[in-house]
Amino acid sequence: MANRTGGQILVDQLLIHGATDAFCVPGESYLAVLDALHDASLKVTICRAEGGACMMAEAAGKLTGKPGICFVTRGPGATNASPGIHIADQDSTPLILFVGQIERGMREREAFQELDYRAVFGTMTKWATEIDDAARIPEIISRAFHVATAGRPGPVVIALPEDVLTDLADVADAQPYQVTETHPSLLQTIDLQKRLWAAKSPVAILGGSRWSPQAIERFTRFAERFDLPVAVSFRRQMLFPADHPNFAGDLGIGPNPKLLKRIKESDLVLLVGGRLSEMPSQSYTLFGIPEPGRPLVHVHPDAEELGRVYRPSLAINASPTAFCAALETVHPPQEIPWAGAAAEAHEAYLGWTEQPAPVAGAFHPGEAVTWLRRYLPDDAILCNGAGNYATWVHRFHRFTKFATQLAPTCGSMGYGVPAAIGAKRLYPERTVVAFAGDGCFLMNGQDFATAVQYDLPVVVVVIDNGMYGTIRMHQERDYPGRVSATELKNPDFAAYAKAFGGHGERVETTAEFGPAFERAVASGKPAIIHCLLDPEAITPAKSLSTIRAEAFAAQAQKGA
Ligand SMILES: Cc1ncc(C[n+]2csc(CCOP(=O)(O)OP(=O)(O)O)c2C)c(N)n1
Ligand SMILES: [Mg+2]
Repeated sequence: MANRTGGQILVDQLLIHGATDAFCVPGESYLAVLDALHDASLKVTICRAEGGACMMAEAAGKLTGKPGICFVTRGPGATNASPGIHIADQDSTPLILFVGQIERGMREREAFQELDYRAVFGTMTKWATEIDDAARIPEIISRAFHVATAGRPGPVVIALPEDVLTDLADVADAQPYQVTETHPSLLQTIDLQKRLWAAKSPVAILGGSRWSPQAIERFTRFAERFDLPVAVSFRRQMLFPADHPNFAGDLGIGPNPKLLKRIKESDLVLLVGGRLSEMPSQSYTLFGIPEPGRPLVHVHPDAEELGRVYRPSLAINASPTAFCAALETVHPPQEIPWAGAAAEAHEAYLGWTEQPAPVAGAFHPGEAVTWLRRYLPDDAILCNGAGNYATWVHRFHRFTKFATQLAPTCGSMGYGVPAAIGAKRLYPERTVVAFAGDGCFLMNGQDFATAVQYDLPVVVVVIDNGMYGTIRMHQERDYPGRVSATELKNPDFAAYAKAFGGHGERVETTAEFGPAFERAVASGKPAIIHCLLDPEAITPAKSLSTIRAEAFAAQAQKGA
């Protein structure tokens, strides 16, 4: 192979491993990569801030199961990108972040924007490294793809010293990476069948990554054969069709009490792919630790997650895709003792999600979501960041297909807008909607310019209650009446959209929402729908004043 620059070798490896997209903010620290990209077939998305760029790459990883690719400059570029790394880490998403680095000969002098990336990213990546030799680029990039996708997927950070990228090397390309599969053994599938045959009230919970449409289809058939109620973990609604008669709902924030009861009373919990971390486990109250309090069959692609928090009765180290393939061999007993349980669980789910209760104010976010439920195509992608506004989406929308949900299980604000842009760049033919609070939106709202730049007609629904509502809610619960550092004075978000070259709408009543959404889609432009929400409408169940009144009453009772 003829001499190539480090930058060229790197870009060639990305293409060999099947990368199609890269998200970046440029920097002088990796000019040789930018130069190699000039003639490469990789689709590059230039972003306005590294936080958004890295989240776009993470969103691509979530949708495709292949590592999202992001390039940022050293120092400030890298630290700006860190929320995306944290999301990929907690959400088990494959991601590779390339960071420019100072020349090798300047190390340890605290040169301009110098950072030790192994130290900075060491605790929130699966691997953080630096390339020392252009001839080793194929080896390191190949390893990065394997590490990011193996076991529990996650982020890899690779620092690129400037002079390694301009060095010439005569080195052979690597071959495309292989995804490492871990399958359940025959004995384990027999053991699982035995346990199911002995159970009286089993329930399944699906979570984590490494799923596929085929795996979901297979799990659905298994659930049908066994009449099994199927729940999904926090923000993992896309793992089981909500309109399926076995769907029991999600273990999110403020879940259906009937679902919690069913899980607590179950005599066999089949947890596939998830970790049952703080949110889905309801702050670690749903199961005992380490003894879960009921038999737990835990299936996870990373051996080290099994027994990490909960001691399983049966631990199966397998990816959800491999496990679901093996489920084809697991057969139900002739008579199912819990027959009818799935229908009952689904009925309870429908009762909990069919119709939102009235809230204060003229605009009802729950009604907006139920309108969208009917309007949006099945494969529309719904994105959000963190904030109470997201509760309405997750409770009232019906996710029915894989790769339709981009929601950070780690609760990072500012994710919805970049995730939507990343998704639309990958799938221009699909409808993509981002939900954002007034707080959430302005954390990465400037990347709306990226949607305009690439002609990506995403629809952003900004739900404006004039506050960091979630924190205000917690304040009213714990320190009633003492509002501190949670109020916001907002811009006109519809005018913001127009100033960027997009389409803007202002919505003050529920009735205005549907027509505004239709106009936004018809505009063919990236759009923002600015919805004004009464601050009282803080949750689907309780108003802000009710939460405060309850907290005052509890204080009075304590004092009495
Ligand atoms: C990056 C980041 N910063 C801070 C927080 C803490 N936090 C969680 S929700 C929230 C408020 C969100 O406000 P907004 O987007 O307006 O949504 P609302 O709760 O009002 O619906 C904050 C500050 C977070 N989760 N992520
Ligand atoms: Mg808000």
